[in-house]
Amino acid sequence: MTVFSLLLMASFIILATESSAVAPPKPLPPLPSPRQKKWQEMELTLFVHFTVNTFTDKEWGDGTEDPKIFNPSKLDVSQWVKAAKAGGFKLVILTAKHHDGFCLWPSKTTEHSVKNSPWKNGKGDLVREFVAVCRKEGVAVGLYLSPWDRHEPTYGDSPAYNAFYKKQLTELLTQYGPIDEVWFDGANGEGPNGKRQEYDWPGFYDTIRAHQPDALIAISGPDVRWVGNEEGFARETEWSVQDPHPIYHAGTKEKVWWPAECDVSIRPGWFWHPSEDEKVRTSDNLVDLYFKSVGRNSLLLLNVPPTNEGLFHGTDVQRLKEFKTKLDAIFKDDLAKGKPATASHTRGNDRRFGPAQTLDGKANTYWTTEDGITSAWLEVDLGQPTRFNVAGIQEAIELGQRVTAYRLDHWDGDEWKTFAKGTTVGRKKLDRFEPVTTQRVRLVIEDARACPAIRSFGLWNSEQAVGSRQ
Ligand code: FUL
Repeated sequence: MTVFSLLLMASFIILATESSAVAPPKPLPPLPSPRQKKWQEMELTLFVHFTVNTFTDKEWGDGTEDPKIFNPSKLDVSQWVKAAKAGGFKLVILTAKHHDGFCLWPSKTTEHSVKNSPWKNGKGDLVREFVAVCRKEGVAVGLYLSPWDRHEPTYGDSPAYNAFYKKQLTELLTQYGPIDEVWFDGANGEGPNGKRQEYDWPGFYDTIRAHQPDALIAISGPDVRWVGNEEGFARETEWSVQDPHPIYHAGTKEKVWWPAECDVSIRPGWFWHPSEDEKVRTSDNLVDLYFKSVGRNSLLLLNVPPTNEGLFHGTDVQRLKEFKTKLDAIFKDDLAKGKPATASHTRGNDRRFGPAQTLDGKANTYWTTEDGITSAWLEVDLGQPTRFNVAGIQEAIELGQRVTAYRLDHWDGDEWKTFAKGTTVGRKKLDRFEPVTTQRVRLVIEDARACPAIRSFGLWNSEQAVGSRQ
């Protein structure tokens, strides 16, 4: 045999092996869009409710407020955004206009705005300052533009108001560079003429997609779903796979990817009220919300309202910082990371899809099985008896949300004992339980819509990190 024919044979073998290499599982629709995927990775987002209500001590203005009352003496957007960052928040959403209709930017559509306020002698543009600071600090930008407008006289006169509203949207989406999210509140009160406004949702969405195709449309929109309460928690079973909404997904018959967002305020109200300065959520409470939102396949949208000086209150700033410190302490040491793992099934016995892929800390690797396998287990050997009370599972959601039932077992020396059970997993599922001490742990997938694809599995001990829950 010549060297040439040997080389030929070798390259044939290499080619043959590569072409028979195991293919990854086919994605199971519906799937996240790139903008949804990016957003889900953020986990923590912050709301800023600020307008004339901040000066009238109200939650909902009626639109008759004099713009002259808007006069924050020490307004400093970088103080807000730095506090958000210190809390681990990756996106900040500002109420550019709340239900009272007062615009925080000098809109050409109305006189009811900062341009007629004493703030910066009517020359200020809070949206511009906000966007500039977010960009400088590297956080994503969201804008809330209330469809319900209690000031605008055309409200209730549907076509006229829809045209007005689209002009406002266009101003916000064309004058300030990239906007990452538009947040549409569902409130739809009566107009001054007693008529009910019919919102032109498809027209609003077209306006957004035309000017900012990468922006998420949240709540009354197709990209992000309201979880259904304003208390900051999701359900134990929270699917990103949903039936299409008749209005927000008009024309779609198939299931849609519509992940949940949990909005909640750090104080009882959405706006600042001096009487609530002593009622700021504790950092332990915020940590609890993190587990009940991010840990249940959702995002947390936490509102922090500036005071009438235009600054976050010191207590709120402190709580955000403590929240991050506690989260970091809980999730500092993943006790399962890099530990040896085995599994009941591995797709094509290929290490690229093996159980070790869930413990490697990488976002783009996962453990999976052959098609058609919908129950399987993965076992981690912790090397020695190890104590933990938190477990975290993530699916490779780019392949769809698959798991419908799972449990966590530990080996007690004689048998497997279950210490946690769950249903859906999705982007992240966190379980808290009484501390378990063991060397061997199993993640048992009991059922799934298709073969499971598990991106990560982690174990932590939070006992030193968090005080008593409040
Ligand atoms: C609600 C509004 O009515 C509240 O004022 C607040 O903006 C909250 C986030 O959404 O529907």
